[in-house]
Amino acid sequence: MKGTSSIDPASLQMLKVARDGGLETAWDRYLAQQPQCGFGELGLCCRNCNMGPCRIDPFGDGPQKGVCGATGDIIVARNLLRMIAAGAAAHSDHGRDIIETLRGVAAGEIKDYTIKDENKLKALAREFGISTEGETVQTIAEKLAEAALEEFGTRKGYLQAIDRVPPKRKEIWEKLGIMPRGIDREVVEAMHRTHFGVDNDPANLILHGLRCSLSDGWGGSLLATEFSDVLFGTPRPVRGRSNLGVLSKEAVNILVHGHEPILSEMLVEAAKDPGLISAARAKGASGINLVGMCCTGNEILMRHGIPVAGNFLQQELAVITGALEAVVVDVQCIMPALGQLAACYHTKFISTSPKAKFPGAIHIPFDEHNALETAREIIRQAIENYPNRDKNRVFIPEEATAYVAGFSVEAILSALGGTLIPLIEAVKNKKIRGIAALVGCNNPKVTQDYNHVNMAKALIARDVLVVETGCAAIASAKAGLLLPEAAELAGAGLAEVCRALGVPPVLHMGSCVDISRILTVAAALARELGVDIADLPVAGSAPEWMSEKAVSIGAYVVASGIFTVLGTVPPVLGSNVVADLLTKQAKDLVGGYFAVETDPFKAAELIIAHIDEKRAALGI
Ligand code: CUV
Ligand code: SF4
Repeated sequence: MKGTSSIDPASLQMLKVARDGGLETAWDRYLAQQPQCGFGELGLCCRNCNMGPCRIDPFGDGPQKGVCGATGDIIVARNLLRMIAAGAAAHSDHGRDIIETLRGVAAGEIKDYTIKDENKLKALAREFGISTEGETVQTIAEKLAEAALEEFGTRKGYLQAIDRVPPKRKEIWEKLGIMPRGIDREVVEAMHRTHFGVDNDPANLILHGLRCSLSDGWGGSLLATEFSDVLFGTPRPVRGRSNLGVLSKEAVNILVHGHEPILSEMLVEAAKDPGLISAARAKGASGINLVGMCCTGNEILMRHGIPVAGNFLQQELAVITGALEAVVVDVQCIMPALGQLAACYHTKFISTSPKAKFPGAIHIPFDEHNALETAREIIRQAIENYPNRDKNRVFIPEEATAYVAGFSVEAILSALGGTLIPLIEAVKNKKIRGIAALVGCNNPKVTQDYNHVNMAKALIARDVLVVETGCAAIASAKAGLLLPEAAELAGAGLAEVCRALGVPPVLHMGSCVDISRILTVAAALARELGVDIADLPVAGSAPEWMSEKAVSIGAYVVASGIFTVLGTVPPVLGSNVVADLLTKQAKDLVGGYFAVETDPFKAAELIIAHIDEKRAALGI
């Protein structure tokens, strides 16, 4: 859908407010960047040493080699590997922070968090070979946190969670030499290999990219998910509301945006404080309205049903409502534009992580050891700011669509009565044709939510169960697809299953790191059937992706054996060798492979064709 900014009515209304007020958003800056650099789009520029920068002429008239002699194939492959490394690093560093918090809690150094899911703690401990018999929760947690932190630099051969995958998958990774070893090691090795004069073989570079991404999907991201569940509770189905209409005209509005639930969970706690609520009332507000955005929004909506104000492209629009007393951020997916924009309003832009500072932000360092007090201080600042709100400049769209989220692996199993068998039966008798995972961001290159919503609708209409995370899931929430009632948009078979279980046809499984939940289900399904993950009638897609994390995700999903359709074009088309590796040869190597399709209806067809091919091969 060309020429339209968004399909989301709330976003469209806010964009009009922005235009009328002369305020700039990512959409405007995207237009101002046109035409974007053709070398960059194709992945053909290199800045890896100071003999450069170099760029390769895609039309063959100009230079075909960098100063060092690197060809377009080498440059494209190196650049892609660096994107994967950056994405894997982001997810994994987030994972480490969660584990460090659990260790601090177990050691009694961090007092404001408790261990919410002891069963999961024990199950993970057993997975790591830690005995739980007669041990206190504290001791188990300490040992488990140590063992998990070891995973970042482990020398034991491969990561613990690899034992979740079917034996056939392990054999493939072993044969290709891409078994992920330590989490940090793969990122470091990626940086080493892409340093001047090291790895200059495109295939060798890409294979390491797969290994590095696997250390994210089965390592850093997975640990982020599992340890968040231990500390903050494993999500169960919960109802909430989504879109900018969740902001309140009367209450102190606090938007929390970013990724690590360590901050957002404490804000959820602090926002309940009766003292703070009366302080808000004393300032003339009706109370405190905490809402989320992007993945940190997903974390608290999954566990508490906290309203989610929107997905990636709505962060600026939320400020433009004029109704935010504070935007509180930690790390990842936070636009540096927010500082300047917030300054046009009374809104305080508060950064909290020593890793992530922004122009125009007030920095309130969030210290886990003093978590509740820091969260209270942040909320106090927002309350203080309420009288500064200019009521004449407030515009809050009405949209606030209901959703049901919270579909962790445990929640899915419990909806199914404890085992995956009913799901397998439904797939065998074709009530469910297959499963598609739709994940990832928004991107101003795509009409906001257009690809996400249309792909989800096209797939459920053909009896494909859709599972989602990240900003894709928020798009579906806003479109009303995360409700059991949305079963009426599903094909007859899927609708019947949804009605019988009382679940929506699109299941929200969490934040981006929670794609590890999807991997875990896929691995369990394959084991149950005695096949490889690549044999399953499942597929993945990132219909509107933009971040390097999404590149790492795409790579580990493909490396795990799953066909993946990208809805925005990755910067690899400057190399036929690399494009061919990713879209064709990968199929023979790892079972999974990429396709690029920017039209959501055609992308859905690709997924359906793939699912049907896998069904036929399984004889079902
Ligand atoms: Ni981590 S990575 S824009 S918040 S999904 Fe949303 Fe999800 Fe992409 Fe970022
Ligand atoms: Fe140019 Fe080679 Fe240096 Fe890259 S590594 S900037 S291609 S000389």
